[in-house]
Formats: sequence, C-alpha cells, structure tokens
Amino acid sequence: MNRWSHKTLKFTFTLAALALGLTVVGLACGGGDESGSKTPGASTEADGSVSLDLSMGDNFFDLNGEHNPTLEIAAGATVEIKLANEGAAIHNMRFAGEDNQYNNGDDAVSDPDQVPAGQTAVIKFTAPEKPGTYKYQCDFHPTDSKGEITVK
Ligand SMILES: [Cu+2]
Repeated sequence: MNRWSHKTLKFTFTLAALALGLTVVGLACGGGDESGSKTPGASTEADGSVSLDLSMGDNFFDLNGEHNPTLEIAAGATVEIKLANEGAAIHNMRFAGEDNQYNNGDDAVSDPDQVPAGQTAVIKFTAPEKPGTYKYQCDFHPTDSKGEITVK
C-alpha cells in the first residue's frame, strides 16, 4: 500500500465515523418528540401515561415555582397528578374534561375533593382526544387558583 491510498483510507474511515456519529445524535433528538408531555417535571411511561407532582398554595397551583402552570399533555393520555397542599387554606383540583365546562359529569376531581393544609390528594383522568385548551381550577379559589391543560 502506498502513502496516498493509506491516506485515502484514513479519510474515508473518518467520514464514516462522522456519519455514524451524526446518525446517533439524530436518533437521540428524534426520540424526544414522542413524549406524552412536555411539561417540566412530568414523566411519561412507555404506555403513554403521564404523571406529575403539583403543589397547591394560597391561592395558586405551583409546578416547580411556576404558578398556575399550563400543562401540556398528549391527546388520550392517562394522567395522574399528585397534589400536595402546602398552603394554609383548603384546596382541591377540578379538570373541566372533554366539554371544558365545570360541574358536570365529565369533570375529574381530586380524591379527596377537599384537601386540608398539609395533606395530599390525587387526580386521575384521561386527556381529551380532541386537541385544544382545557381548564382546571381549585373549587374553593376559582378566580385565583386556575390554569390550562393544552392537549396536543
Ligand atoms: Cu384553593
């Protein structure tokens, strides 16, 4: 093998390694798009279900310091939100459901529906199939403790 062909071989190998590296980076980036939620702190299971922790203060919902956060969830995902009342007042969480109206049959309400100071609760529901913006609130402080769930 002469000098030139050795150099060519080395160059080809470098190109191949570079291409492989780019492919791996490309795959890693693409995987994130399949997540069921882009909400910070939310975890998405393999089956598409979403779980996250939300605090309740006086009077606001709190996601890692963000008050009344907009939660982004995939259409049809199974959602479980663990609620912790870190305020002094009683709170809860109600999700308006598919019709985006409160106080009817398709609402989801935390269990228990009245959460005393220092206590925890869980709200479970299936995200609507139709993409859009849906409301959630605390029934005790509906003008202050409220937010939206963006279904995509
Ligand atoms: Cu409240």
